Amino acid sequence: MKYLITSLFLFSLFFISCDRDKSVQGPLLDDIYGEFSLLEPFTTSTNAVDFSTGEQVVFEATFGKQVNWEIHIEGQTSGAKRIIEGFSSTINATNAVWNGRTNVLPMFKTEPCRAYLLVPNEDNFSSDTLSISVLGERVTPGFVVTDFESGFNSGWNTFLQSGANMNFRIVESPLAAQGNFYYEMGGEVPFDFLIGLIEFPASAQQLQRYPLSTNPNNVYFNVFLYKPENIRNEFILFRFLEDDNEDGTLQNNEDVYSFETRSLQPGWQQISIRYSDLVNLVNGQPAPPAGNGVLEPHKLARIDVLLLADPSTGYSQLYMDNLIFTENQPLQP
Ligand SMILES: [Ca+2]
Ligand SMILES: [Ca+2]
Ligand SMILES: [Ca+2]
Repeated sequence: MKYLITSLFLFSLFFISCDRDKSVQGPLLDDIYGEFSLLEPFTTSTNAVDFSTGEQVVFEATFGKQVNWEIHIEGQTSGAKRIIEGFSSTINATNAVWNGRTNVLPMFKTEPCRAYLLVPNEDNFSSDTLSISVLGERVTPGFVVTDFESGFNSGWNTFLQSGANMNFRIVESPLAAQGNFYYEMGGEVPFDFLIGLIEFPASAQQLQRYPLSTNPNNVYFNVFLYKPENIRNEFILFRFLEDDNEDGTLQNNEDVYSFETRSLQPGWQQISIRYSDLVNLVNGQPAPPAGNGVLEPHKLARIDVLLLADPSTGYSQLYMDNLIFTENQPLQP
């Protein structure tokens, strides 16, 4: 009898604690392990959206239980991709809003897109495909150095070695990471690391210096780079030249900060670097700056982009697009 009472006591304790767990820890087991069903179909709030005016797309669907879901959006012209993910039984404005952002470059263009809903854990359930026309591209906040959409600015300077197959030019293509144009750099120079360079002085935009924050911790430089599949030897050097004494001229005893990047992935990728992470480089090695040694984004007067490769490795090539400064965080394309 004593044994029975103890068992009953433990038994009820067990249920009390289960009850408590249920209410504290959220979903009912049925809500997760029950039969999968789509109670309300996958829909979009609009079939045409102008992101340039701040419009958004809201997706909706309702399931019979909570599931991991993915909404895939693809640009039909650009190949841009956006994936919105969640775990819930309802898809709505609280968890499925698309404001034109991209996960996989290029950025979305003015183009037709398709969107579908995927539930990977339910036999890869896939919804019907919805059509959405993008009527205007999302505007990203920041100061644009160039996106190459307005042709070659006569204020820019280029220097090309006398190598073979030298190509430094603006290219029009729907595959541009942003808009319809990007900049191609390519060539083969058997006698030097430098293949060619392009300079973007602030004066090309009728400015003495780029209008950036004084705090180098808050300023990010962003650029999209594309490496063709067959290229292995590229490296690219970005130089940031400060007019330390603000006399409107760049002297040899003023700061030049740099970063270089190698081993890019094939295809488009975004490179973002915080201004305070730039260093002075001499032959690729950090060295004391030539100027006042203070990182001063608001004194930045010119940006140089140099394509380099080991001269013994032959032809090299890279594309770039959308050189843009952002504040407080890297560019959100
Ligand atoms: Ca562009
Ligand atoms: Ca100066
Ligand atoms: Ca400085």
